[in-house]
Amino acid sequence: SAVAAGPARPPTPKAAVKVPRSIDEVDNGKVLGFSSELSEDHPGFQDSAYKQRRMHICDLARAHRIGEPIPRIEYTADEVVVWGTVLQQLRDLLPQHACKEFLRCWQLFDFRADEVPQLEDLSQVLQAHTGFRIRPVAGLLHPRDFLNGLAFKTFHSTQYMRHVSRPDYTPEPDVVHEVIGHVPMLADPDFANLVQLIGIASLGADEKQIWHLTKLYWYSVEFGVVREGDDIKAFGAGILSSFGELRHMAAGGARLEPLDVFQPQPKMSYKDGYQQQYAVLDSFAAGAEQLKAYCATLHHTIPLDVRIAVGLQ
Ligand code: HBI
Ligand code: FE
Repeated sequence: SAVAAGPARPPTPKAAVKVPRSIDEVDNGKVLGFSSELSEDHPGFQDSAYKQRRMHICDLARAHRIGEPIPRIEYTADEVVVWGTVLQQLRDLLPQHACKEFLRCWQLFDFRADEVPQLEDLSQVLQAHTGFRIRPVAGLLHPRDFLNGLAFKTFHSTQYMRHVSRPDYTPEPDVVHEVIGHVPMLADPDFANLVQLIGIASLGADEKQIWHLTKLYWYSVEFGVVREGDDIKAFGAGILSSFGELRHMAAGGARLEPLDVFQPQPKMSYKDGYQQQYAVLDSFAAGAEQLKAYCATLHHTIPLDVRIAVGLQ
């Protein structure tokens, strides 16, 4: 069905939709995922030192204000090992299976296995290439706020590390997923433009439209693939940042469907293992054209000053 149930489903609609006029008006406090307590399905559920550490990093994110540098985290030896393990595994697969834009941007960052990158440094690189910036956040943000942030070229990123027992798995976004999956792609101008368009479409959108955009985001930014000649290459962060998902894609484990932004999107799930379907783009520019056409059907609710602020004609 068009409106499937899922963990990130927005709560009950409110009467008036507030359109933020700048990134300062986008609330980064409404986190839907895990908060101070983790549930049983989180690998860190029984590890009180982990929970404390995660909460400490979340508290720093909550205290961050736009315009201040993002606090640097001194990652522990365990955390560095987790980062390094994932990075080394992915290095064997990415050259063959990541799209050319990802591989080009990857070189800008020069990640090392013995050092977890700092969000502030990454944000600086992104700003220089596409104008995107990073804002720290304490977990899975409310979809409206997350998407609204993209309109203002702001990517909300977690900063805590997944649990050391499961380097290959996290039930929530973590710094490995953000930094390997999302950050390099946001340095590509065509991709950054596509992402911003999803964000712009979310400004003033009603709950139903937000949910549709959440799925469009899921099937492109998280689990999109792109044609390169006869090959299919990954650009979605959920594929790029997961060894298992990359191998699943490489083995042809999922159906490929062209992205059609006007159609209801399939049910999405965070928990059913590997994806059964990936959306295919011919290019990011082609995807952006579709999104512009979709935006044109929604724009009437965006005040003129906001339209100007986000660069909408
Ligand atoms: N919050 N921190 C964070 N990271 C995401 O990738 C994210 C989010 N909130 C919502 C979300 N993604 C999606 O469900 C869409 O609403 C975009
Ligand atoms: Fe993600």
